[in-house]
Amino acid sequence: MASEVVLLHLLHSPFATRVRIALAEKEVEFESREEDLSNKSPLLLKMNPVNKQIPVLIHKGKPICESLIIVEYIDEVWNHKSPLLPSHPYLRAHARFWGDYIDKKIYPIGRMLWASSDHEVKEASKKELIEIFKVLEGELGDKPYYGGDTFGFVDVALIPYYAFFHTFEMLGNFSFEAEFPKLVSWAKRCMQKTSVSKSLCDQHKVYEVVLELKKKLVVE
Ligand code: GS8
Repeated sequence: MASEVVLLHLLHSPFATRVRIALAEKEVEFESREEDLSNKSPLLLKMNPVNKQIPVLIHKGKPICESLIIVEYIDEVWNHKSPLLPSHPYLRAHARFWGDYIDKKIYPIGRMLWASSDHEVKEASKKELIEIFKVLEGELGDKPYYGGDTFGFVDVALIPYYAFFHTFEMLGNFSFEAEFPKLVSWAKRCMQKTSVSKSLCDQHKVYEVVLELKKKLVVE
């Protein structure tokens, strides 16, 4: 492992996407190692023995785990440009609150929407997901980005889910454009940044991956 910065990741993972965006914002070169989660590499098991999950950032041979913790680490270590967290303690706490909200809500509820075969569970998760995006659109308000005028921590936490919008629409039978126009404008604004557009997976590709996973769940 000769490189100073190595990323164990997966292209369609929203958690890994956060890390790729943060590294791109800071213009940090890294060695990319994509994992096969059905056959985890010895390196992944060694570097994240507790959760055995991607993403893992390996910096000078030392692992950092958990996507939002990794994003904070990147922001602190490569602090010469594009600050992601605000400098004021209150604003930092506020940004971390929203990062935590996104983590606790979107993936767990979104997963229920595609993984459950129970109609009632699906309907309940769809309703809850819509409520979550309503809250997130409310927090954005009329600001260009979550932190104000510049792209920052909460944007990094949330924008990877833009790749899942098509999947949520297909499985939940609703339209982001119709329900959450401000959120869609924000996402398009973020996508104008190369750091974001080059890090996100295509929405249709993500849908294909989710359908494949769904099939496997039904068979098993
Ligand atoms: C979640 C990482 C995760 O779920 C973070 O980094 O923010 N809280 C963590 N990683 C998944 C892939 S993304 O779908 C993973 O590695 N799963 C493998 C497993 O759980 O065995």
